[in-house]
Amino acid sequence: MIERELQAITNSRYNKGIAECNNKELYYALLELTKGSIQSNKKHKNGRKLYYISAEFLIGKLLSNHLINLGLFDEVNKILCKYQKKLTEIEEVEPEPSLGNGGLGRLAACFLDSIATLGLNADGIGLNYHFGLFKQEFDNNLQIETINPWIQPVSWLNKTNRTYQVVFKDFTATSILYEMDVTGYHNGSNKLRLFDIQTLDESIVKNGIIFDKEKIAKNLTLFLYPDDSDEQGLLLRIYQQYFMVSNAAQLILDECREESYDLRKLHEYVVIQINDTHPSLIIPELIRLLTAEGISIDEAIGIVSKTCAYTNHTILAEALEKWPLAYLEQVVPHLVPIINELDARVKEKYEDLSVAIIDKDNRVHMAHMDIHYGFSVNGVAALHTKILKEEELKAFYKLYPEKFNNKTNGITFRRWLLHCNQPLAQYIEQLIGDGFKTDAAKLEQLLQYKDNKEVLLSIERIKQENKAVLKDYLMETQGIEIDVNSIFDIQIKRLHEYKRQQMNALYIIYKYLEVKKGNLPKKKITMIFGAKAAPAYTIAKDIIHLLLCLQELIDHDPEVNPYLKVVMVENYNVTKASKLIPACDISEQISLASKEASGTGNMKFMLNGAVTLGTEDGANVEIHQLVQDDNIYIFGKKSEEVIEHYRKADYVSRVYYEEDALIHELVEFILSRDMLLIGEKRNLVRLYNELINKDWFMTLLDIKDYIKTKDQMLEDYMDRQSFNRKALINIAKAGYFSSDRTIQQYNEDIWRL
Ligand code: C3B
Repeated sequence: MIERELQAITNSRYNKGIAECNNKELYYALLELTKGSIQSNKKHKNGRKLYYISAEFLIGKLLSNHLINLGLFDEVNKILCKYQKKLTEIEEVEPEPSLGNGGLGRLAACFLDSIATLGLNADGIGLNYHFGLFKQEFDNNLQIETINPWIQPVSWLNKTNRTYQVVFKDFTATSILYEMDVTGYHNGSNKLRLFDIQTLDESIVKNGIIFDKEKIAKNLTLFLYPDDSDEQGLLLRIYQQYFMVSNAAQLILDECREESYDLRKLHEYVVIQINDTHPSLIIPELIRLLTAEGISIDEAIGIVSKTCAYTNHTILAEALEKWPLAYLEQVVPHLVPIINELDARVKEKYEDLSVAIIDKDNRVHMAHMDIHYGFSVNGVAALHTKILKEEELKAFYKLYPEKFNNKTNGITFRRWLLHCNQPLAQYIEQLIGDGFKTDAAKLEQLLQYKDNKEVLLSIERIKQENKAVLKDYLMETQGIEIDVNSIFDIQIKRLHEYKRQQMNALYIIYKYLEVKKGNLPKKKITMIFGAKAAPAYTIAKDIIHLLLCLQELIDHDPEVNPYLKVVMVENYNVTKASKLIPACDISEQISLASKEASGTGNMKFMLNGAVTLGTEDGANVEIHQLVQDDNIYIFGKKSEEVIEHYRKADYVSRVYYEEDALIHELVEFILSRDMLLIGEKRNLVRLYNELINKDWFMTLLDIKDYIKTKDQMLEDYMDRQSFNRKALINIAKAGYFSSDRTIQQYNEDIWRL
């Protein structure tokens, strides 16, 4: 049946049969086939509707994802096999959408998958960035940014007729709506709705990612997170945010009108989830639009406050957006009176100025607006929510204890197990049946095999197969040769000082020096990194430089390279994550305690049988509780201690550097003759100084415990059976981190769809 359909498509498109088509042709044929199946699989949705608004949706390639969700994956695979074609090779043709940056965007993508799977009435709303997040290349051991074009004439995007006018102070933009289908696992579909501007001009981008930031009508949806290190960049971000939410608000109200809903009862029909503060301007925009309908400002504020809910994803001050009122005045003056009114009401009611929306420097605190004028505030892991309540947002928690709630993040097991690790998924099915595919908690049934030698050996063999697949992939894509008989230690995530890739780099230096001294590891270690640094984040780029220099140093040192290998994966993205994670032994989750709101990579690794090396931070805390001490390696200072250091401002990294001989040696190595021969002096010196004089994220505080714990882990790895047992227990306990569970909780406590 499917075969005949596919045959018909290749015939009409290319005038040939499946067997004669190349991978590219087959990709487009499958795209057409899949889109057709989604259409016939649509279900009517009713009830209250959720709009999940987010600046990012890091959705990854979609072909296999849709095939799995539609229940067509195995059949399509079989058909392709019959013609000696491979789905994995066909998938290479598909460009990965560049609509996201990191955890926030990937979470939004996992959520859309679970929302559709649970059959909830909901759409995602965002922007259709043409180049999205930059593409990373390495040149001379430095990160270079180039454009990442991903939109093709035929793709998963469907152009609609919907268009809106978005009024800015200096011009009026005309939008156009694109949509992508979001399929649920064996259950209907929803939509991801992406707004674009009609006057966009891709040709204004020159020299990598440089463009005229003032030509808003031409640049508005070019990039996700354009450089905001200057005033023009900041203004552009406000233009983008308002464009996103004004379109969203108009769309939401239109859909209510289409259903003849009474806008005065908006909250009965609609719930809006504000994903981090990027969409926060939806609050004043909705109030503005409701008052334009003749609703009083009092009533409009009341309606919106019952409709909007806010998720906080970080306590890092730099990520909590505060826009100068003067900038808002320049871009969207019509929102300013409303924001002033919202602020005045807060100031009238509460004396505590720390909860004001507009501070004494005339900056608008977006999160404060969300908390006062939304009905729910949630953190993304137990520890994170606790810190919000007790520290960062304490003053707000006192005012509105009932608004605060925790929703520990989750990941979709369709992509992060069924698709990325088919051998493991099939093996699990053999052992415990396929119930875990719809009820992830059933993975616990694996525990009965935790002392079964044969099962443990099979788990090891599957990892070994996945390592071989990764080896081929790295050879093909970067010409890098890795040893499948080494231990794979992986840290993949955005580059940020709080995530402490620099601490891992110091470990590389430590191991390098150990080998030089003749203290050889029992087994070779391959340390793999993948990370993009924000283009204007200098120190993050310096850390990438350090890692690349260490990679080169070790590659060219025959004394060390039999024992140690460093690999920096270029342009880390969802596609690469899905090849790296199934092959990993050691999952690096080493952020400074209190700083990583949750992390979701930690969950993906666990699910694929990697053992976590981590701090008591974010969701690591919950992983620890689930797998218990024996099956995780925890090190470093706890969040209470870290917070205390910040409070007292008493952490001085130089003291650690000066008083500890080992730390001194490791840090000095950054400026050693060998390193200066390979690297750029300017970058290395800057990073060296940062570590000694600032070290805001306390690398030197935890480095010794990190080294000790990691060495213990490497030692324990040698007892293969016992380490495989840890892997199995991690897989068995990962069920809690299914985003299906997370979404069920959002729905029960917040959305009530
Ligand atoms: C991230 C956080 O850094 C992660 O700890 C968290 O797991 C994810 O969000 C999802 O909740 N985050 C991000 O990627 N971008 C931000 N602006 C803020 C948080």
